[in-house]
This record gives sequence, C-alpha cells and structure tokens, in this order.
Amino acid sequence: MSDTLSLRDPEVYKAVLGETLRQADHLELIASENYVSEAVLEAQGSVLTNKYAEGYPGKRYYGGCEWVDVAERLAIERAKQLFGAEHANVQPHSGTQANIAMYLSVIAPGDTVMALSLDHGGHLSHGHPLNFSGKYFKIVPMTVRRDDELIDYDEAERLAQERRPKMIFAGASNYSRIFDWKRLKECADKVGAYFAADIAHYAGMIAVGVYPSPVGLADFTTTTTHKTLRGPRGGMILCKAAHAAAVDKINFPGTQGGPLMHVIAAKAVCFGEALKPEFKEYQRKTLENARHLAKALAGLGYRIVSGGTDCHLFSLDLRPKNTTGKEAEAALDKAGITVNKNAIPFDPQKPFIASGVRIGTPAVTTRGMALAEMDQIAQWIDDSIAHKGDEGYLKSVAEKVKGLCRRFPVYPKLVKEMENGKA
Ligand code: DSN
Repeated sequence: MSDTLSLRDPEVYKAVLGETLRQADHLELIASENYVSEAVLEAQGSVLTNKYAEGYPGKRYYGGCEWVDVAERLAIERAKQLFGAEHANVQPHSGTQANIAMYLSVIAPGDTVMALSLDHGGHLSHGHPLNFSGKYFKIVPMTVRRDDELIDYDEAERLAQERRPKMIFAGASNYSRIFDWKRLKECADKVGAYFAADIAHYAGMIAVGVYPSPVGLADFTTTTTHKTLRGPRGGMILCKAAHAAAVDKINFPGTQGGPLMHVIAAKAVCFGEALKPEFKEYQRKTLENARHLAKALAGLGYRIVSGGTDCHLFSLDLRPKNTTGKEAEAALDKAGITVNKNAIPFDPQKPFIASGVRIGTPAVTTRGMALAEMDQIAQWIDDSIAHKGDEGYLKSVAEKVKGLCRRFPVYPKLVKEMENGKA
C-alpha cells in the first residue's frame, strides 16, 4: 500500500510526469483550462475517493458518511453564497451531466428547446444532433448576426414566438460578449418557457461580478467548476428553491449513481478560494489580459470575432493570414503554445479544419502573467503562424516559451519532485 506511483506503476507515473512538465513548460491558452491550487489537488487526490455516498447529506443509502457529509455541506453552502443561489446541487460529474439533469428536471424528450447553435459558439449539450440534447429535444437554434457577430435577440424572440419552446437555454462555449440574460428571460416569460443559463465559461467572472450574473433571473443555472472558476473537473446545478427537489431527484437517482466525494470536497475548496478577495482581482486581470492579447493580435493583422471581448476568451479569424485553425493549432503546439481550433460564425471550413482558433487567458493569468507577457505571446503566435512549416523555427520559439514559463512557475514543488524522480 505504501509504494509511490513511480514504484508501483512506472508507466502511468511516466504519463503523469510528462503531463506535469508539459503544463509547466507550455503556454496554456485553451480558454476552458486552468491550473487548480495545490489544496484543490490535495482534496481531489484524497481518501474520499473510496467512499460510496448515494443520496444527499443526512440522507444516504450507505453508512459511514459523516465526513463526506461535512465536505458536501460545505460545497453546497459555499456555492450558494458565491452565486447568491437558492439551491445548489454539487454532484454532477461534469457540465454535460449537469445539463442532462437540468433538462430532465422539468422537460421531457420530444419537447422544444431554444439554445445557441454550436457553430455560433454554443455547446454540444445545447442541442447538437449527435448529442443526447439534439436527439431527445426539438432544437430551435439561436444565432449571431453576420455583420457584428452578436446574438440576434430580435430573431431569437421571433423564433420563440413561432416555435413556443418549453425552455430557453442561454450560455456558450465560445461567445466573448455579454449575454443579455434579462432580455432572454423576458422572452422566455412571454412564451411561458423555463429560462436556463449555462455559465460554465464565465462562472469565475460571474462569481465576483466581473461578468453579469443570470442567477437571480434564471430558473436554472448550470456550470462546470474547472474553467474560470479554477476548481476540479466537474459540474454543478444552481436553481430556484421551487425546483430544488426535482433537480436533486433527477440527478440522483435519475441520471447518476454514486457521487464523486473526493471531487465534491475539491469543489468545496475551490468555492472557498473563490470567496476570497484575491479571486476578484484574478478575474479582473484575466479580463484585462484577454482584452490586451486580442488587441495586440488585431494589431498584427488578425481579425477578432465580434471585434473584441468582454470575458476571458476570444476567437481569431485566421483567414487574413491565409491559414486554417487546424494548421495554426498544429504550428502553435510545436511552439509550446496550446490553443484549440474553432469554427467562427458562418465558417466556410468544416469544423475539423475551421477558420479560427479560440484563445483564453485564465491559465496564463493564474501563473501571474500580465500585459507585457501578453504582448510577447501575441508576437510568438504571429511568428509561429508565419513559420508554420519551419520545424526548426517553431522549436526555437518553444525554447523561448519554456524560458518565460519557468519565470512564472506552476506546481514548482511537484515539478521539482518529479524531475528528481526522473533523474
Ligand atoms: N470542452 C469545453 C470547452 O472547451 O469549452 C466545453 O465543454
């Protein structure tokens, strides 16, 4: 029982070591990723993983739940405080699980849902035909306007009147502007629909008021806990008290079995961290960095989708540089800069090629990087794309990237231990 991972399973250890060093030495610009604190890692790597606890605190189907109850109650209370929510269910294993439970708490297969289309920035679980959401519900897609790439609320309202959805589900994976929650709520009220918001991307910013909150307006607010919120990989549902019993029942036993108590403990730690004043400062700097990086890249000849950002992310239209998202992602990977290719609205390319890349600043801001580093990163992005076929050049950028990363370390103790292990 006492062997370390490196002795007990060198093959898995090697993968963990490699990933630890990759995270340390690469610039992480994937908008949905972040670095959790060592306290979050510790809670998630704890013995709570051993415990079965179907049910909810005080009402479990297994004995011995007194300590996991403490962890789950802390997570629930902190989540409610953080978002000003009437009820929180912290058990969903992921954002998509949270959405499954949320939908099924009030609507049924065959019902109509209006949500932002995936190719205009929405999420897979908001109605993609290959996802359960698109298979089980009739989806009315919300879209952005071609001219300014902002959500077309007039068209959404017209479609809602025409198609009478049972739910309007706002939120996105790739929309850099502010959602008009109030307008969508009014639209839902006019047609007698539930109003839900998936805030997975904006959650950290919403928690501290850097981005407007839908929580008081929406019947349901779903989120992941690992993006701007900087917690463990997982999901959560916030809702009005009137929906609490239905949400809890559909989450368990409706759509999930045993909750991941180690992850729930780590969620409690994350929410505790987000309640501290420094978290607000972190979110403010994340926004400042995103705006600065977008501006710097625009200055280098890229087109920013919708012209800018009001959050932690934005999309680059690469067509002015005669390259695709797929090519740019591959070149940047070789340069030690991690992004994901992403369709832009009305993209002429197939999604697997895409005309854009999505860029986000939560992770680099967690490392402490600021405006000067954003200027440097913009220049390296442009240089790498300009030299996309030149392996030697990209390798030289990767060396410079590593130098910068080592000045802004993540998990220094872990990296040192692992490097020593490697030696
Ligand atoms: N895959 C996530 C993202 O990158 O936005 C959403 O689930």
